[in-house]
Amino acid sequence: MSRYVVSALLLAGCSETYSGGEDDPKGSSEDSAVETDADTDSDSDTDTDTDTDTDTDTDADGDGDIDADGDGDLDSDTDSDTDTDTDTDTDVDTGTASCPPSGPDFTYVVETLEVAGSRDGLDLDGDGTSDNVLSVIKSSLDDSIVDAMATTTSVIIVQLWNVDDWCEDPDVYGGILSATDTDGNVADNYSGSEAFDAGSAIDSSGHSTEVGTVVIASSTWSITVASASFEAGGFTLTNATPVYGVGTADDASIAGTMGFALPATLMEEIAAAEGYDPDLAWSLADIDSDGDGTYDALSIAFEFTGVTGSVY
Ligand SMILES: [Ca+2]
Ligand SMILES: [Ca+2]
Ligand SMILES: [Ca+2]
Ligand SMILES: [Ca+2]
Repeated sequence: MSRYVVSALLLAGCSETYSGGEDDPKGSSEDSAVETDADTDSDSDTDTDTDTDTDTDTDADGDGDIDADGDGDLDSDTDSDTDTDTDTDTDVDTGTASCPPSGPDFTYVVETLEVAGSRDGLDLDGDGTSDNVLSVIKSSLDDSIVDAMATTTSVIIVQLWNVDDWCEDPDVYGGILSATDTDGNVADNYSGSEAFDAGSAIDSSGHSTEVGTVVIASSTWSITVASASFEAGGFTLTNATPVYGVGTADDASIAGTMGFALPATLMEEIAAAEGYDPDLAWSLADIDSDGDGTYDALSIAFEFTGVTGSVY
């Protein structure tokens, strides 16, 4: 229905349903056969349009625009912005919600970490399927992680900075690093305000020296870090592919999945230490990280949650 038709219908109904108002009280002295207003149109008010209210448009409400709602803009919804969507925000876009953060920089300490399920990995080699071959040792690795995290002073830190909007922000940076809990009490590490010693893993501005690119779209962040090194299950994990991550975050918490490939040479060491046949590392290898036609790395993905903390 066009705006003209809406206005016309309202005008038609107005003469019968109008119940009076300060603008143009029906039955007042002005409503006589002889007009007392100064304009030259056919109605009884003082403006120059042909309707019976005192504003300058042709609809029956008291605002200055030509639509039929009561707000002052020209669109057909009832919020106060100038776009035509039906949301209640005040932006001028097409309705994408705005999620302003409390600040631009966020540091989280990983509180829970476990190997993702076999189908819940990330696509590391770009073939369209998720990669997480090490999910075959999920149960034993998860046990090692739980034991380690309960006692170790080494924590995993995830940072996101230059965050302007938790819903949509194409220009964010991030990093994944290890830091140390130095207060002798691992029980308070997830209080939301614990500080950790990141040593040389951060620069003078407090950000990870290994900088990843981050995009936030539809309230989901995704990160690519060319190089990252962190400890899990008592091992220092290095990556044969970039580290990829995806998840959600807000001012207080973060959750997501991180995926990367571990060099088969590293996995030989881990397999031996864990009592497995080192050759297992090569038989499981599923990623050709250097493109020479031979698998040389093993994909893995972790699901994690974290809470705010800080690094120094
Ligand atoms: Ca893949
Ligand atoms: Ca930004
Ligand atoms: Ca502590
Ligand atoms: Ca290779």
